[in-house]
Amino acid sequence: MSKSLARVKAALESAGTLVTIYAMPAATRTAAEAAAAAGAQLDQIVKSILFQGQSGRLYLFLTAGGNQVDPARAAELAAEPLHRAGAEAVRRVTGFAIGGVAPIGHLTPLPIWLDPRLLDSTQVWAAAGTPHHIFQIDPKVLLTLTGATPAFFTTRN
Ligand code: 5CA
Repeated sequence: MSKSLARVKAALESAGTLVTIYAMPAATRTAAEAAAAAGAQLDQIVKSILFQGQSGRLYLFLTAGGNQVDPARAAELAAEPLHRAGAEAVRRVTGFAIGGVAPIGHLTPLPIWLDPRLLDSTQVWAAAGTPHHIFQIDPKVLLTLTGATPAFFTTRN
């Protein structure tokens, strides 16, 4: 088992959450691929989008698959100007490669916000640390697990 997958499994278990991680035969690198693989709606996919501030800090925006992060709204929440985090910064802080970034199990804790659109579904799917592992979870449980703050930061609310 990859270290990334093991970290997500451990994070779910240490929270006492009984969640199955599915190894998918097809790639789940993007929200569209994950939705197809899971047989779910696009908005049931949790995108883990990282932005980096001028300070160098990283911020995580858990975004419904059909939504896009509005950088201006995101910057207001982070209280500093932001740009998309590069692959290297993402890996250093989260321990995951882009395409498999999980909403939990990061190497370094970071501020997290959650798109309320995810709360419209009873179940959502998120990456489990690799581009072909995903897990299904009640978004309210995900909110608790991540310690995320619900906030409007997308271009389509
Ligand atoms: N496993 C899927 C579904 S859970 C997943 O990780 N989706 S995602 O949306 O959270 O991650 C893919 C995102 O990474 C895309 O939004 C894509 O725009 C972004 N991305 C791809 N390459 C880069 C890059 N070089 N730097 C920053 N972001 C990138």
